[in-house]
Amino acid sequence: MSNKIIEKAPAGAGTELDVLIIGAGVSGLYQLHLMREKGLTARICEAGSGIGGTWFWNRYPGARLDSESPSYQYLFSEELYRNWTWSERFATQAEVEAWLNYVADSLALRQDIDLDTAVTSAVWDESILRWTVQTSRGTTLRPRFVIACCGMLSAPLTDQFPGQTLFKGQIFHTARWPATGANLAGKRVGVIGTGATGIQVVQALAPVAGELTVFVRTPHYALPMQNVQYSAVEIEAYKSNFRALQDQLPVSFGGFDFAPEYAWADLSPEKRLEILEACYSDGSLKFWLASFAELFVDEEVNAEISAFIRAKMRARLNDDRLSEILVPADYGFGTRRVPLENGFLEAFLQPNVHAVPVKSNPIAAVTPTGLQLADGTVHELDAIIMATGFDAGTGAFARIDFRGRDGLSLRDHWQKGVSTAFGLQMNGFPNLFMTGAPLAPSAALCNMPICLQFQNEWIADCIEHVLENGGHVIEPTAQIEREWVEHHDLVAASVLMSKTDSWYVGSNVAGKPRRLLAYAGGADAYRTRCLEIAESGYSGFDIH
Ligand code: NA7
Repeated sequence: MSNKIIEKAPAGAGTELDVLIIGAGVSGLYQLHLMREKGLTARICEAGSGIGGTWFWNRYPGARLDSESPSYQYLFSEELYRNWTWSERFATQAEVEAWLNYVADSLALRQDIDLDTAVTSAVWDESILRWTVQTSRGTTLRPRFVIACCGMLSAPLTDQFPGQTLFKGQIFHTARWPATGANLAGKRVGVIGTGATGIQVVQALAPVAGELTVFVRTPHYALPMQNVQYSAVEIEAYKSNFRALQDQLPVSFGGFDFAPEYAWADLSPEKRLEILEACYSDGSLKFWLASFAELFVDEEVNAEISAFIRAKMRARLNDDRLSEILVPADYGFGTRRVPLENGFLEAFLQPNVHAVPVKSNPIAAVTPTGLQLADGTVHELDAIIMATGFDAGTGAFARIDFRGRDGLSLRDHWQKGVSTAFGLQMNGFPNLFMTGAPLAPSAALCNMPICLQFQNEWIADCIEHVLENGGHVIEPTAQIEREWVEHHDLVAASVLMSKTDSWYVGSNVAGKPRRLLAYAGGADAYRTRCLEIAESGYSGFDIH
């Protein structure tokens, strides 16, 4: 694309910026690279004081990947892939953050990234066909396009309990962990939450804290992670596999390098068990995502697989009281995010680690010295760690005051029902693109970098198409958005995940309208549909 395309654009008020990207995480970094390749002027505004998005913010003890490092990757450059070396199968947060900094340096991205700069509002200005964007630094930008790469799980649920500000000890949300770390050695530490995050925190702090009290509302199914430090031979082996990953991951169901090989119905009970054991031993998300696809849709199959995992958990705990608190009883395996863990259950066998059930006796308040439950019991604590999760999917976008055509507010729009066209755009919000947004494959239903790369490439090609054809504005029609939502809902209705309460359906946030946030029809089907649209000249999208 040549720069003459840019000249066709209506004059912006005081800026030459074509594209503003929000967020310098896995998605935003790649989008900046793509925009440059298209010859467009682009900048990133990043709220954090460092690069990495999720991997900058989530620096709590024990944070690490659940995807395997060699496949949690950009696949557009073999050189970029080969010149970074992963030390272990499931990398730590620090290593992933270092990798993203390596990517930013290798692609010379830093000069176009404004750190410590949160976008606070973005208002569409129909008179100049640009967005007016305000930042936390008091600056105003007027880009033609906004690409919001804010993250699927980046709006933390921080203010959850009365009295939080009165607590005299240290209180942290896991996604706002202090850059300087926290010295919790020997202290009385309380952890609220046992999702993927809480599990990692507990297993990391059990050997460190004086007393570790874990407040458990809904237990998760625990799948043991088999992590290994890579040898030189293993490093060369995974690097040599680049071309295969490049070919296979983007067209796979979930962006992982495994897929179910057998159908449950075709096998004998013995053979099913053999496969379950083999997948369990693999120590990865394979058990969830690639043992038997039926576990996502068939209640009977799901019940049998749930029973398999429960039995493993009970055997590890060998303690009826702990099993009662820590083994899920009222929802099926894989209908919530399945975390990998490494000694999480065994941590509770240590004398300094305590499990406190808070479903029927919920946390009522934070007192100056601890946590108080509804029945009046007080747990005295020096530090409270809130592993309470996120306003997933919508949260990071809705925390920015987006105003589309005729002042349409994104917050109001989504309060009525979460809706997007392919998770990429929305009717009423011209020239606003999103990645990792609702109704696209994401978070464990897709290995995020793989889906994000596809979305970013689609967006970059789309903007190029608009400009090369003399257009200024692109926006999906209300009809194509409605059709996508209907299709999404149809698929969602067939998966058990949509019937279980969790962040996947927005039920962890009071008042949030319920809808499965991630598209469950497969990243491959999603990709095919999006490419069809591009090949048709973006039918269903209004370009003018
Ligand atoms: P999750 O999976 O949403 O987990 C949050 C946890 O916090 C979960 O156990 C919640 O219990 C618990 N929670 C939240 N509020 C409360 C209150 N008020 N009282 C007690 N317990 C509470 O967030 P994560 O950060 O672990 O993981 C999010 C995703 O990030 C993860 O799935 C990965 O994809 C990466 P609940 O289940 O609601 O009963």
